[in-house]
Amino acid sequence: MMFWPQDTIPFLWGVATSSHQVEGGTDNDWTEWENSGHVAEKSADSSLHYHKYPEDFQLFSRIGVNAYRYSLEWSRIEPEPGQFSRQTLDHYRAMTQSLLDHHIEPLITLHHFTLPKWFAKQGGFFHPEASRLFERYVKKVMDAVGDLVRFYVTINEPMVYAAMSYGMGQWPPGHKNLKEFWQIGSKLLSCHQRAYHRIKSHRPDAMVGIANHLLAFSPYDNRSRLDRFNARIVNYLFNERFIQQARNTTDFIGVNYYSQQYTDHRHFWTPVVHKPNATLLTDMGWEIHPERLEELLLALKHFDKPLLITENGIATNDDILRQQFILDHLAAVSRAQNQGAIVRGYFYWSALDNFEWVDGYRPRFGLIGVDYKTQERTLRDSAYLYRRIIDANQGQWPINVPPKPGQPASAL
Ligand code: IFM
Repeated sequence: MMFWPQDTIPFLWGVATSSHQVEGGTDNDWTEWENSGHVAEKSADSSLHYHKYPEDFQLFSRIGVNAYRYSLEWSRIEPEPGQFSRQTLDHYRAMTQSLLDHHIEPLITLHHFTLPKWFAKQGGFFHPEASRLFERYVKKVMDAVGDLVRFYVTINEPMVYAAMSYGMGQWPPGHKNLKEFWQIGSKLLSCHQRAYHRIKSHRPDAMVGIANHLLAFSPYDNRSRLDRFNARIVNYLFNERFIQQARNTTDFIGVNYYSQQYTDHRHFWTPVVHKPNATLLTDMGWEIHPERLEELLLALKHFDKPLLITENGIATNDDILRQQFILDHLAAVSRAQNQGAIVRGYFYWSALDNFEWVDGYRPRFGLIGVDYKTQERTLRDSAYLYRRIIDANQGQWPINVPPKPGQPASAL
């Protein structure tokens, strides 16, 4: 049964970040991973958002967003098993209150790829008591900020986490193990389920979901029946299965959408990121396909749940390209809404330039540019464009999107 608190919540026009990516390193497995030489660049202080959030929220207000998706850093909250930092919890409460003071709806992510070092050392989500330990952390979060926050994502991109950490071994703990890759999904699911019930017991009106990274899969060779078959299987395994399994414990489906990939039956598990002749690529090497977002949103209609675009964005130094990307993807959202997809919010990734995991600081995703030497922030023209779109829509849905970038407004 679909539920959305319609009377009180306008369309959520948001921006998104995650703790490690904007706060920098701390006592977590990623910092350890960086320190042991697995990545070219360390997160260090990143964009110092932990301390500079007051300045950042003023910029968010200038962009005109009415929602912010951010993650809480478990390792800061529980640096040692069972020892919770009052100071950190108070910090996140003050930050959340400050958002509300700016009339910005908080959406909290509870797990966004990083783990406290102690938990990672004990096997992470393979710990026999993982779901109890995760729930204990979630309970502390609810005690600290639950009265201020209606929207929660329990786990960010479970399938990406499974693939990068246990399938390809590029993220901590660096395992390449098909069995673990297969098993981690059910471990994450039980953590999600316990967190869901814990949040609801504190706050029955909370809206809880998962942010799913959805990839639009295409057969590498459209004439190959095997490639076409592979696209369908991989679509089910990567995009649908987890949503299906969590459907009774989700109030909305979070969609993180960036790109299309190609399935080639000769290497079943590793789709091709882009074709050699692709002309338009982001700085991540990803192809740009806004029309596929419409298709993915329509494919979720049968779940009969509200949808939130919990992430969509582009890494580029070409801000005109960013503006076109935003317009084209929002137009796809609008078309999907007009065909019955219940999209209730859109969060641009990312609010600020940030640490892009193994790719370090090179990719620039932000509506707000960051000079990492001086920590100076600059609103990009795409931020002004986003403001104009938000203003023109007044929180209504279906959304309306202007066809062209137009002239950037110089002052807000
Ligand atoms: O930066 C990441 C984020 O942490 C999860 N979703 C995809 C983004 C871009 O790669």
